[in-house]
Amino acid sequence: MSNKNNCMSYPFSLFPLPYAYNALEPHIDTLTMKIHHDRHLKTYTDKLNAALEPCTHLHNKTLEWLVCNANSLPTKSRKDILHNAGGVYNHIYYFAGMSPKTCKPSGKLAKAIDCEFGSWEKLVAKFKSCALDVFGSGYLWLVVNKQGNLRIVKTHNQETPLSRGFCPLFCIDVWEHAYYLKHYNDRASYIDDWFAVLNCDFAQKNFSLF
Ligand code: MN3
Repeated sequence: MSNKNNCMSYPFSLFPLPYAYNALEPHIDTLTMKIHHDRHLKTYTDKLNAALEPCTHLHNKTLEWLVCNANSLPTKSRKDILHNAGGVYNHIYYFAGMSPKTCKPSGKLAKAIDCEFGSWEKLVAKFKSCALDVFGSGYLWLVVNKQGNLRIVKTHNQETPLSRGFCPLFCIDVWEHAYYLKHYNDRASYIDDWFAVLNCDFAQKNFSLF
């Protein structure tokens, strides 16, 4: 992930929002951004550090390692570490995947999208319908699979696509805390607003790393 340096290993620091709280107005409102980042993400970060504190042999492990090596985590704290490391990992993709300066994908990513989905517009339509279909709390992702093909995948709660062997490009958080204050229960209008601030440069950077 391109933001690896901000959170290499224990103690993990709160991932800094790459723009001002109000930068995504009117699509994503300031209060939602403040609560989402300063409370939700901070809580995952603090709880991850608390769960790791007694596990000194894990203090040099990256976020990526922690979410991908469930079987190497101590049984007693496994659930806490996975849930909170996933919470941090997923939110970094979500926050870094939005920007006040948006553009459509170009270059290699645009080509791959046309090849897999037909066009950017068709990907948007499919992504939107899948995001509406996520039942309960979770995320919808655009990822690259091991064969190098683009795929749309759902993850539930704080599961990560990385732990399933996918390379993530971007995600939308469809937990209600991501949109309820402005969009209430209207997830469809939230998805449209999220697409209006999608950071395709970030997706392209992740695609080029694959
Ligand atoms: Mn969230």
